[in-house]
Amino acid sequence: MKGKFITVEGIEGVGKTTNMEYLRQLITAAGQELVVTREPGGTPLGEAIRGLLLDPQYTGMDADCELQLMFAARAEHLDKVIKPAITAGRWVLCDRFTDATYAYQGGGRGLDTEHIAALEQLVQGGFRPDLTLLLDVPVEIGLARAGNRSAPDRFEQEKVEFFERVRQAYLEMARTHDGRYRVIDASQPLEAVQQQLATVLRALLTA
Ligand code: T5A
Repeated sequence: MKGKFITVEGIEGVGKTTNMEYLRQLITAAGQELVVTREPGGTPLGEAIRGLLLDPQYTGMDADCELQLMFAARAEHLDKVIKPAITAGRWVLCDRFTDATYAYQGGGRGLDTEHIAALEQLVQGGFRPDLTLLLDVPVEIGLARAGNRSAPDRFEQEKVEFFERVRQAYLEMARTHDGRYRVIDASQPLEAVQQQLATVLRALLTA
């Protein structure tokens, strides 16, 4: 039997990284073999591309260049990690995937979603996540949480309005793809966020 592909999405600082470990424990405790990975990245080549994408040295990178680097890393990730795992019956938990491209390069940068859809079709064909967990918080909360850490990367240097557009693009996708999306109120204390995640995951694990 094929494994399930679960993606975790949201703006900066919503708690994706914090909750990946909790999700990993839930899934493995249910007896599923799991691969935990992230985008951009997840392979040696993908991580090298991630380095380019996040490096503040490349502030002002052309938006089409940024878009194509995201999909270049994704092609490698699908080929080397995600698809082999799913075919072998493992579950894959991925910190961001193509919905981040629609949100950041589409919503944030204003690139045409038809161009993104064309690259999605080229790189993925009909391959899509089984479940997308959208951790949602107001932008000021996410940025305040993210800002408590190290120096900002190339995306974290963007203005509040950029992240407002990204958040709205995510919420719009959650409305239009409500079959695979679950919106989690991530502004709550961590324990309450994890209760919401457990409810959604248990439904998938027992389906
Ligand atoms: N990108 C990516 C694109 O533009 N297009 C694409 O196609 C893809 C795939 C990747 C960047 O690339 C862009 C988007 C991103 O800008 P990233 O590292 O994956 O970067 O993403 P970030 O959002 O930058 O990751 P962050 O680490 O900033 O955010 P997280 O992982 O959501 O937040 P986390 O878990 O580190 O938590 C932040 C802080 O909040 C606290 C944590 O302890 C931590 O200190 N926290 C809470 N505090 C209170 N209550 C809660 N419920 C909390 N949950 C967490």
